[in-house]
Amino acid sequence: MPSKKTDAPKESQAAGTQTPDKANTNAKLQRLEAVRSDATGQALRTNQGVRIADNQNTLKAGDRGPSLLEDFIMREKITHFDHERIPERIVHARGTGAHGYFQSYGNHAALTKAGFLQDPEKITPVFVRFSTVQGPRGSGDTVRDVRGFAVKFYTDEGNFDLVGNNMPVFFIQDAIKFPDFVHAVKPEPHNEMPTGGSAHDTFWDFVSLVPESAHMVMWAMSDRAIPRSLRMMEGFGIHTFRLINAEGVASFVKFHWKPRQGVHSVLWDEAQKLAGKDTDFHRRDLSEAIEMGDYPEWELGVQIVPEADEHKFEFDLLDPTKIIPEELVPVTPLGKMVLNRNPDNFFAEVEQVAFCPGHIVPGIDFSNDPLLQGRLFSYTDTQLSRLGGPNFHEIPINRPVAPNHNNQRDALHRQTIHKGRASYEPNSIDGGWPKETPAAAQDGGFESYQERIDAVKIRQRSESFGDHFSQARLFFQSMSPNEQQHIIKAYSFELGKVEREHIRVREVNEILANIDLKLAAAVAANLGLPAPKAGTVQVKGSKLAKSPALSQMNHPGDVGIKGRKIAVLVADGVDGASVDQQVKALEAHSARIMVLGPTSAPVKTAQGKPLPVDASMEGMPSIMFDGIVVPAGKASLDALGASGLAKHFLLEGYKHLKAIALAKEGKALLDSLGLKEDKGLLLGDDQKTVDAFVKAVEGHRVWEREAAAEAVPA
Ligand code: HDE
Repeated sequence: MPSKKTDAPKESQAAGTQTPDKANTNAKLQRLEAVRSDATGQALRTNQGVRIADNQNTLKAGDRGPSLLEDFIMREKITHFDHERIPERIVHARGTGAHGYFQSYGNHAALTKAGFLQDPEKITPVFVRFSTVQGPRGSGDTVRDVRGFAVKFYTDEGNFDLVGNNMPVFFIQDAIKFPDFVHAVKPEPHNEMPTGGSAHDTFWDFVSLVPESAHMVMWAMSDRAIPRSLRMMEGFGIHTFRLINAEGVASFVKFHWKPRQGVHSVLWDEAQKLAGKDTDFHRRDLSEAIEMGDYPEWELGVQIVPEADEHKFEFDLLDPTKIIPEELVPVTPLGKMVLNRNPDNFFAEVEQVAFCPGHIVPGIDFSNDPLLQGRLFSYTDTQLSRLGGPNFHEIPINRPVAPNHNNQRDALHRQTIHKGRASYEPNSIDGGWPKETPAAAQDGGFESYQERIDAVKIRQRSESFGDHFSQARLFFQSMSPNEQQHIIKAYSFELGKVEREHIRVREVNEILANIDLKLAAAVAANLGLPAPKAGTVQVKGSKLAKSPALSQMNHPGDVGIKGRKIAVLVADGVDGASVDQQVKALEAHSARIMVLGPTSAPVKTAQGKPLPVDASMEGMPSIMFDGIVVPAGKASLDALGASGLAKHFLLEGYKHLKAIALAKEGKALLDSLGLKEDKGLLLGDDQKTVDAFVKAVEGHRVWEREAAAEAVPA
């Protein structure tokens, strides 16, 4: 039980842990902002503050002579440059970030004493970093991979990091296997290939030998691994955590982020092309959306399991390869997160931010999930070599807004100048400060949840972690037919890249056959292998036949086509009035519209006026859009019909199941492409066509078209 002492130090009360208003919160934020530097109107100086007169020429012995060692200006500049790089993250190296805020929907005191979840008026600043896992810093954004979803809450009671992913499970159950897993998925050691992907022998060798990875690999082969946008991903804390209220009552929870933008993906063909045509597709999308004021928003929710119900599930709550199906325990919304500011400097903010699942605040605690327990060690440890020592918490992006006085001293890159003589506790020289805050005091100090453990010290996996296939099966069987086909194709693609036949055979016979025989047969057929007749183990199966929450189709979002990108294709002779009408109609829905021409030069309308274009069809190919509009104007339509670029744009958009609306007189163009009208391929100039187009974009893809689109070349 928590201690009953209430003699909290005055200092902690002064720290602003009492309910702050927005002004108070803003004042704290300014402490972080003080380090932002703006050189506007400032003289160029050395790091020592000396004004520089010439930044163009090294000091030399004569204007054609050798350079002089005494040139401290040149040496300082080059030395700094030589050391600009720091080691990239060993995993999650490729990422991007944004600032924003979190706001609780209400007072969740019954669940947790964490202050940021108690007051709907309180604005808690956050910094989020999204990432891929496998590739290096310069790799493509749209590779098939898990996405990191790491959130740092700068709460009044200290930083809370929710370091999650966009998939709710993980590949392994015990942290000691992490280096093995990462070595297997990373590029192969002899040739450092492939960059950013898992379609290679070592990955499939490992996962086919490690059945506990089956569920997560299923997620990685699903559309979740190729998101349309970082704004359109769910986020998950994965592990079971605990929330604890002021009375010391704990509940197990799983954290969820639900995007208001819906959960959407690109198609595999698009993902591959985007990785080449726009390596920065996801970071650009996020930063542009924020720049334009289209702030992405997520709801933070928790699945709550009372301590007493810990053992009532057909899986172990501590097993990170399992979800709690939302149909069994619904997600209770706690608050919302809005991302509304881009970083000013990528390195200082996105690169230097250091997350750690061990950064928690009073009211939140861990479970004994062995993967989580290992992570609690790893994240601080890795920063020592990545950020150069134990003072990384002093880097501005990592500083808490709460005060952080203690007796830790010195080490590389120390920035705080500590006053006082006593850097130990207890002391009588500095009045005994800084002092502990008893847990039971108001704004009490952190106290770990007092869990009773009566156990044998042992290296052993719990039997309750033994079922590796039931939830993988539940996942596959909960998918829509389109999603199931994508999964079959993803396994076939990836295993098709595996050179060693015995690895392919093992994955099909010993993993896929235990998940779903139809899945195994379809993949086997694509690999030219015999279909397995039965699995190799007895699979218990899940009591739920399906979990609809697992299918992306059931997460359309509630923002309509706001922020969706629409291309308007024009050429000389386009009907200016038709362009205006289409653009206005779509702008009314807050879509992001770009007018594209054959080149970046303006086109001439049928009315003889110049019409500026935003980009060329080559510079902004169809894969960068969610929908395509072709306005009226016979000459323009004829020109588009004669242009390989425009025809490819339309065919590719069709193939990728995008909504396409052509003016009525575009029928000849459609016929020449051999395409037929469907639910999302529309001909017409009236409001009805616009409405149908908007609806089709809202549906994200014209799924009914997928079989017909197979015949169109990629
Ligand atoms: Fe991480 N992970 N991880 N991980 N992880 C890192 O920490 C690690 C795991 C996740 O944007 C590293 O600062 C171990 C699960 C994210 O900066 C490192 C284990 C989940 C990020 C590390 C795991 C994650 C990381 C590399 C198995 C989802 C990016 C750089 C026990 C819940 C954070 C760094 C950012 C980064 C270790 C498993 C998510 C090496 C040992 C499970 C989102 O410390």
